[in-house]
Amino acid sequence: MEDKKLIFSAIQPTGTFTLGNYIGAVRNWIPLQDEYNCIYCIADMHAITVRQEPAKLRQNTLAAYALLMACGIDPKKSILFIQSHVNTHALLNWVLCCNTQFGELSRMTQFKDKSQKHPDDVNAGLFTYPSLMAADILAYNADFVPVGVDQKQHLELARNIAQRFNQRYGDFFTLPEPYIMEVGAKIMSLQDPTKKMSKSDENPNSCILILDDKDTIIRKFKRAVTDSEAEIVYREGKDGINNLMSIYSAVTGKDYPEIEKEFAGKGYGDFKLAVGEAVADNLAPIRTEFDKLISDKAYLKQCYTEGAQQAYRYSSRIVSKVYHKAGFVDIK
Ligand code: ATP
Ligand code: LTN
Repeated sequence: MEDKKLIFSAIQPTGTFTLGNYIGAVRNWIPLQDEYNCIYCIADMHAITVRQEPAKLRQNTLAAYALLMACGIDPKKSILFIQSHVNTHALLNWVLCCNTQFGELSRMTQFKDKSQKHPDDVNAGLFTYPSLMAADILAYNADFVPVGVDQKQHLELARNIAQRFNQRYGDFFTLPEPYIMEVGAKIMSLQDPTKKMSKSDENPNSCILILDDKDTIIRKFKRAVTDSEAEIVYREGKDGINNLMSIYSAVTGKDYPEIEKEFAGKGYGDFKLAVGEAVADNLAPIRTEFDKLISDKAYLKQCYTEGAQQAYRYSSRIVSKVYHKAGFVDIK
């Protein structure tokens, strides 16, 4: 790889990506490919911290891979692979787990949210999720990790784990920095704008999926929850409108004062339609490209196989050194 800083990020194949995943994460990964060495992964091992139907998970994982390519991740520029294909992540995870405190994991808001959402399955994987995420990042000694704001806490924990390892065993890991875009950092649910838009939400009207067609997108925006006023301005207390404005701003590049001017004197109906159309136009080319890729399974397989080989080559060198530092007997 060229002598550039290294970016690592991942996304779970827990369903079709939402507009939140796209604006908050994936879209920002594309331009980074020209400036950095980029490694992107489909986190299928993280996905099983919540019950998944195996056949569906396989299908979602392949779709997620094709979708990242359709969004513009180029496997010739970046390493793009599936997490479970590269066993170094699980190997490193164990050592990191032994350097992660129970108290730290208990403070993670995602753990608290998800264990509340699935009270019948608060499994150990869900609890140690952040240490596997730290392993994903540290197995490559990544410099920057582009994620949405909801993942910032996990990233801070990854830095703490790295720091603790470095103190115990001697400086080794790079401390990864979050790379968070300001615009659209958190897209909220269309049905409850105080909650983040999430692909595992049971209410299909709460989120726009990247592969939704134009009519569906417009219908979902029409049903978006707003407030009882009629003014399109960005203001505290107007969560629904604020969310629509941030989405519109993210897809058109217009700032809030411009949007307020554009819709002065207009009603919520007009605004929702405009947001729906702008989003649909933005997503249409991705859908076309996705349809092409998902029907060419042989090409996809070639890409993810090569991606896994490259990722393994890179991370196995790092993980072997970690095993040595931890005091395990060298095998060769
Ligand atoms: P799940 O519902 O299964 O928890 P998710 O939709 O929250 O999934 P993840 O796979 O956890 O998505 O996240 C993938 C990336 O998308 C992360 O970088 C995350 O920060 C970002 N992201 C997720 N939801 C949003 C959102 N609503 N707004 C902005 N970014 C988001
Ligand atoms: N937990 C992340 C997905 C993820 C990730 C990572 C992100 C798994 N491993 C490593 C960045 C770096 C999420 O976005 N929900």
